[in-house]
Amino acid sequence: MKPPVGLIGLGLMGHPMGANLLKAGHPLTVWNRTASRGDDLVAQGAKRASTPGELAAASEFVITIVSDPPALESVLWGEGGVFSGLRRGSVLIESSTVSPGLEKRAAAAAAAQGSEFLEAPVTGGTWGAEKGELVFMVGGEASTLKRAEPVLGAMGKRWFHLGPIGAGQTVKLAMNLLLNLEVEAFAEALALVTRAGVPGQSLFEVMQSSMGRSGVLDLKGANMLKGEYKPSFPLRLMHKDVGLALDLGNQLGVPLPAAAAAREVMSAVKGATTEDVDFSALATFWKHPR
Ligand code: NA7
Repeated sequence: MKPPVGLIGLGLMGHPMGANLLKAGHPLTVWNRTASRGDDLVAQGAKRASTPGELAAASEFVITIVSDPPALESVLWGEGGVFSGLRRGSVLIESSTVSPGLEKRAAAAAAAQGSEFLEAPVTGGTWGAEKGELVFMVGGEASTLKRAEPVLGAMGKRWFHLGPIGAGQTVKLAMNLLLNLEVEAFAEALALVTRAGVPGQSLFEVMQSSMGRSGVLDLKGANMLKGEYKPSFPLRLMHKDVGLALDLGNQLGVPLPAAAAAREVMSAVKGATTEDVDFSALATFWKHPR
């Protein structure tokens, strides 16, 4: 029998991860702040816990994937949080994108309860989560990773062991900074050519046929040309991630001028819309100059 897994956070990423854990045959307990988002998983055999602590008490592996640092602090340390129920000998796998410092605090709290901790933020988007093809950026002990591999394998195809706790989030934040800058740079170039009267499609085609080709633009380019911004990677989350990268740069004394400028562009777009849009909507900054 496969070990019981508890999953906290059934958002765009967590929900398909839960479906894949069930498909792989893990007994699954779920908890989500908005409980109804787990209804279909419960219909497929998952149990629903009334608190994160109750979930942790029922699980050998606990996975958290929630939006941001305050959400993670709340599910770990809040009333009825994970640490009120985490079992000695269990493994806590933390997959949200948060700061390296918060992961270190969570790892220390897990160790104090006799539990192992693995930092494992993900890349691959909702597509990768649905296909079970996520890539995990892992920080922590090699022995903990070995133990967690069958669980990670139910949700993803690859993992990189990047070093001690903190290394995973550091690479994840650097990755998102790069993805954001690629999309932001394309948006700027698009504004330039379209103002000059050249169709944006022409820039896209030449760009993607050149050595400057960008994988993220294969996904985002066509939508940006059409002006369609249905959230796949929401702007609010990329805004948070680039903010976390800037905080880390500040702590380490590393200037990140391009990231700082790109975050201001996102702040302007985020402030101008009440809709949940994809981060590629940063291109609208140039269509509505302020
Ligand atoms: P989503 O789709 O925005 O989902 C966010 C999840 O986090 C969702 O389950 C939320 O519950 C939960 N959440 C948000 N705030 C809280 C608080 N305060 N307390 C408890 N739970 C909370 O994000 P994604 O699934 O795309 O991404 C998840 C992480 O992976 C994120 O760090 C990304 O950057 C990478 P809700 O359903 O709203 O009640």
